[in-house]
Amino acid sequence: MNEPALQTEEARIEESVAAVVREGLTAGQKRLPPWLFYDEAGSRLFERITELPEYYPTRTERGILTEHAAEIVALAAGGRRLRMAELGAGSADKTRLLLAAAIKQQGTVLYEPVDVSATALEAARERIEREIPGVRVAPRVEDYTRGLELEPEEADERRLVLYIGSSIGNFDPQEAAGLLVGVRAGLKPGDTLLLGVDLVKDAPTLVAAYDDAAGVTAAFNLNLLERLNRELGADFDLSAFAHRAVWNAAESRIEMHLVSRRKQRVRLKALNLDVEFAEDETIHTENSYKYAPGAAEARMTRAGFAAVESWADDRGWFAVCLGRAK
Ligand code: AVI
Repeated sequence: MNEPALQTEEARIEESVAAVVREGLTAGQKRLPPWLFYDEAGSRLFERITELPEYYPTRTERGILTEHAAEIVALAAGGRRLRMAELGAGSADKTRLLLAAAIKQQGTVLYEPVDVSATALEAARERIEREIPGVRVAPRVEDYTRGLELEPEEADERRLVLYIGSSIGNFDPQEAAGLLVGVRAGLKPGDTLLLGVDLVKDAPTLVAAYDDAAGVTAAFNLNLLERLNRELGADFDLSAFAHRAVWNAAESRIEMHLVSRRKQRVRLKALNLDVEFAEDETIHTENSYKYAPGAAEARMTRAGFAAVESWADDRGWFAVCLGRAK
């Protein structure tokens, strides 16, 4: 990306950080949106999370895709040539399994990662073109949560959109429904969506996945405050906040919070804002929704997809669902 484009992207991010932080930290239940996790340090910590023994989603989904990639790609193509879009700038080894299956099926494949960050897309393009011969990458800078707009495909082609990694789990039910409707609107009848969802399971397993023994998820959560210190001139004392992960069964979600260990006041210089915390008051930083069996398929159906097939692991911990645009 050229310098001015990079500067525009940075300015845009700075502005939205300031706006969401002001709004979230002056609300009754203080909150910060989970997209704030992913600065450079946060993205590195997330990579480490995906390798933790307690964090089963990544390796479970990878297992499902390892076993079924060829079948998924064949079903999605339905005898035509397939191109593959992905919401988010590539989920590395899992995307690779599907791209490799498409190359095996048809020789080459066009891969269209969609992300708000041109920087993340450029990195994905460089990595994938270098590592997987036969893939041509056509990145698209776009906020897919507001709808999906892709290059029209050729008449004899079909598009498979990947939304894997349980990313949909970080949206509440209404947002998730809206997101799927927006994705459907960007597709032609016959195109497909592959959705990866984490399934409801026993609470101790769920909580451990978001509160690991090595403290990597705690560091990931606390890194948010580090980011606000750096980017908004805030003076959060990280040792005065604790990581908390709770299973909210009524809402079917894991919630992550940052808990104030004492009564305190924090100054955010760039916002000219002072925020008071009572002892034990929390900032709600993330929801990670867990789906009941069949719930993802029902949500896809309501958004205008016909359920084609779903695959789960033996324990029924994670599901990957293929739906065809009607
Ligand atoms: C990115 N997302 C699907 C992860 C999840 O499991 O909800 C983010 C995460 N938060 C804590 N650990 C992982």
